Amino acid sequence: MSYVNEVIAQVIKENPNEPEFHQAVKEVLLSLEPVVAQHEAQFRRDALLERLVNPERQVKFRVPWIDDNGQVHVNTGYRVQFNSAIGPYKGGLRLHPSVNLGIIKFLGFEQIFKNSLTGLPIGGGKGGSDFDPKGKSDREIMAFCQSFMTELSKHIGADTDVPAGDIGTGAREIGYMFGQYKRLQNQFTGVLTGKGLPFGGSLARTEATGYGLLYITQEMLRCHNIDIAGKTICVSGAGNVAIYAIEKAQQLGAKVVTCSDSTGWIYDPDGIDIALLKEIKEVKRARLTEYLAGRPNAQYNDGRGVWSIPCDIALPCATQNELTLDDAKQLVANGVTAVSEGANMPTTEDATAYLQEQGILFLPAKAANAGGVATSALEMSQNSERLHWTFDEVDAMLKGIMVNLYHNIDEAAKKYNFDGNYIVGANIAGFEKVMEAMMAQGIV
Ligand code: NDP
Ligand code: 2IT
Repeated sequence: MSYVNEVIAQVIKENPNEPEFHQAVKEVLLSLEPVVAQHEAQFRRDALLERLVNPERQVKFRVPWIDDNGQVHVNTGYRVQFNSAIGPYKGGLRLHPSVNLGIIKFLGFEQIFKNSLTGLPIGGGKGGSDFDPKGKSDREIMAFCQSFMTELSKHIGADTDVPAGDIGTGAREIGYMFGQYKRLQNQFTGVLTGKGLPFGGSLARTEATGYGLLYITQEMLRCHNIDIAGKTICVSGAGNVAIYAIEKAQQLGAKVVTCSDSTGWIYDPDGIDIALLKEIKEVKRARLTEYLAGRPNAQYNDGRGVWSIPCDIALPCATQNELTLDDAKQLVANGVTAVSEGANMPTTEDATAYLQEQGILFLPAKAANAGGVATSALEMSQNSERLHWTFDEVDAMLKGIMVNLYHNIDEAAKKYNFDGNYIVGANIAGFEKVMEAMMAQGIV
């Protein structure tokens, strides 16, 4: 058995019941084969891959909080500090009932390589809780966030580990967590990113993941002589990433015809009304059924289905494994040209393989959605120098980072004779820097 396959087998054996973590590890390690082949003896002696797949530290804790009726609830909190070879741990906090250790580990593992690809000095981490923010009052959200941060604050710091948003964690939650951290530590530091603008947040961080997704997709298409203007795009999700992906796609002259949430999906042949979508999701925190008012040609359907709508470009921006093999077949049958992952690991293993076999341009999440964490790193820089940059300055840096990132993964793929395979390119380019840093730092 090859070294890579030995390590994969070991991960599966030692981490049972964590299928998403297995999936992420397999996808990365298998594509590293050509690099591993060049250094196999040294990697084996130094157990480099074994260290790579084992988090440096994992924290799991009780989060008790009181609801508006005086009832106490207990959730589980997690922070997985996966790899700090190239910088402080960095990654979001997911609040969703589906959260468990395996989900946080898959996200933390992906984050190592994504963060490396940004070119900025940030290590990989992820956290969250099985808390469900849906339907909770602001006071209940605050109670949860304060309790969560009371324990988390012992493990993070501006130069140690800097959490941020993810599913279910936006500006409101980051604000409550920041307030509690400051109160406990008596320190005003850049310990979280995605903060509100009056207390150290960066302009363009809210938009960054969605905008970055479009910047890198546009660059990939441009390099294949395809103009994004005039193209039809299907987006899934209706949260932070989806909203700003739709906004930027429209600014670039494309037409986005779908979006979705966990209860249903919208098809709007006239193009999604972004102001209406923001009002429903960012202001009212309501369901997509409300979209129908005032949109005569729009349709709402319960369940899932955005990938059944014909499009040139598909942007999955909701959650993991939301684009299946059947969806991929439907997209290809409808003539899709490109798939770029806004969410983390949204495409199943078999769907990814199928899209690649069919010659579809495919940008994997760790490259495509890296604009969010890259801009978080820019927020950290601004906090360190106690200055604010303008929206245009941050946005221009984000664009530069995403364009560079595309060329780095494209070159890495070519170097190992996988021309056009951006999965291999992203995994190798992300790994190389982390590997060099790990080797230079000795056995730690
Ligand atoms: P949000 O919570 O803002 O939005 C998530 C969206 O996806 C909502 O519309 C939600 O619907 C839907 N969704 C979530 N879980 C499910 C599910 N199990 N089934 C169906 N729909 C679901 O999160 P973000 O937009 O921040 O995150 C979306 C994805 O992007 C995630 O994979 C995240 O890890 C990734 N990402 C986020 C970054 C960021 O900066 N925020 C950066 C890089 C990646 P509903 O509201 O009904 O639950
Ligand atoms: O998946 C991700 O990259 C994020 N949720 C953003 C992490 C961050 O630190 O901004």
